[in-house]
Amino acid sequence: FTAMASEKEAALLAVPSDAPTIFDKIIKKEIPADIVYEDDKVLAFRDINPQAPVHILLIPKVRDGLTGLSKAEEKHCEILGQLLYTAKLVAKQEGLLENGFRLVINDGPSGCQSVYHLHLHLLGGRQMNWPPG
Ligand code: D5M
Repeated sequence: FTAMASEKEAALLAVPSDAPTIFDKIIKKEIPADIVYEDDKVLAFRDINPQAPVHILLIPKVRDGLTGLSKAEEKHCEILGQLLYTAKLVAKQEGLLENGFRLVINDGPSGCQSVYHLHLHLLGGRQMNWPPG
């Protein structure tokens, strides 16, 4: 498999569920991650399988039912806004504001989601293409 194909395989094999994910272990610092930003609500760390020179994941520290964006309710509006704004702060920290960057949220099997804890992908440092694959 290429890296991209294995990500797709992982997404198609992942069973959408409320079970704890690997991100809980990262939040609790039980496994290492390259953390680039942290506050009381949001954690950002480098993706283990980067698809661009900068590839960072931003997650809510408390999942609160947000296995994915498809589970969002009105009560989640504040954390959703916080995640977006934090993505801008991290993009600035990574030097991406001048040339631009991309945010991606994969949802469900067709969206290629493999970890069921809502996360924003922040990608930058190269020219992106459109449409995405
Ligand atoms: O994205 C899930 C992403 O999570 C995928 O790009 C790999 C990444 N990942 C998985 N495990 C880790 C660890 N341990 N550290 C850092 N990054 C990780 P999705 O949108 O669900 O396909």
